Amino acid sequence: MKIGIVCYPTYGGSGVIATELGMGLARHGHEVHFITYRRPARLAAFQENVFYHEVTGEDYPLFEYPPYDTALASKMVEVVKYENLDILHVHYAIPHAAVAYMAKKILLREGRYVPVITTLHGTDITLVGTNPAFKPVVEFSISKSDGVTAVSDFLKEETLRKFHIDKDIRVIYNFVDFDRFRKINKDHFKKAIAPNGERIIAHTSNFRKVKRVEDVIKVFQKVYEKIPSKLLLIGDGPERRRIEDMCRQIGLCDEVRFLGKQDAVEELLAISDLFIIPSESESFGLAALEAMACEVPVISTDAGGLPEVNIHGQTGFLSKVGDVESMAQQAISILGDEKVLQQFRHNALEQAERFDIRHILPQYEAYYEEVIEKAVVMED
Ligand code: GMT
Repeated sequence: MKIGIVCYPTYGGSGVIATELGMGLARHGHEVHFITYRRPARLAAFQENVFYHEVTGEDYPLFEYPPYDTALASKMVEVVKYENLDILHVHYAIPHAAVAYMAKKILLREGRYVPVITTLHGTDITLVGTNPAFKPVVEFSISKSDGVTAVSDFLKEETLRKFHIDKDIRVIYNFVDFDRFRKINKDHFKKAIAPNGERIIAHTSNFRKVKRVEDVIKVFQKVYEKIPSKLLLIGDGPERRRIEDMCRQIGLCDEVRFLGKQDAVEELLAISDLFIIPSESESFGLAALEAMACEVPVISTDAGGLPEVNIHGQTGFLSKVGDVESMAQQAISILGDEKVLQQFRHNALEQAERFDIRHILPQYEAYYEEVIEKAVVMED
């Protein structure tokens, strides 16, 4: 198949899934065309069957807000037409589903029909999508997609609850590539970070409010009182400065390492003993899955789709949002006993294997075929 993938090229979960999916499809022999405003973060090296089309706009003094949607729609039309794509797969509804609808209509005028699949990732539904500034367009464009997927059962239900959508939504979970995310020996690295054998706790996110990074610090503070440990904070975003201030105020600077955006997250996970993800809302929790693939148990909230990934009492623990006391006790119960930690590590890996890219990617391929076969030429 010839597949167009539209996504955000950033380190965010939707961009990561879109890029890994595209690269996986290319390895399966499909021709994959990424259409984005920047080369996706995880699309580092040259790969056969992978093409990248950069969306470039035009700066004009009249534009206070450069019309990205228009530039993207035009690029979609161009790539579908000249690369002869069979399907367009857009990730994150805003604005991609609406822009794809526009591109589809333009192509239709020229007698060319291209089916569109929209994958809903999370905040496009739970947070941003329901904002009245976007909702009518989000609702309309999801309904007009030929196929819609959601990354968890929770997100599917949430979409149907919040929007009026008379379309079947297929759940296709997030996935992980075990060729990359697995426990590898990085002892020299571990020694550098925890020279006295301290436990290593990790958190990865885009440091947005919804991630509640302050709870990571609060939990760590309580764990640190009982168990010698270090905290690795991976990623960057609007909350980082506030969190750095918080660490300074409570005097934990020597124990907390702010690592910023990292390309080789798997190397950091490989030396970690525990992962914390105290999000207020999380449609799936790809970061938790990647940690589990590296045999790292997870302390999370029970928000959104997290219970579909992290199994309470087996792969880690789930707590109510903001319940840092319980998260800290659970963390201590795992980190304080080597045998318990090993059991949780084993369970985490076993659960992560359910989401192996080798099981999930064929689900997308089958869905593409189904949608292409069923696509009805849109008249309205
Ligand atoms: O908002 C974010 O954290 C980024 C967002 C994205 O779309 O880039 O992540 C969402 O998509 C991931 C991949 O499908 C999911 O694993 C994350 O749970 C989800 N984030 C939230 O729902 C907050």
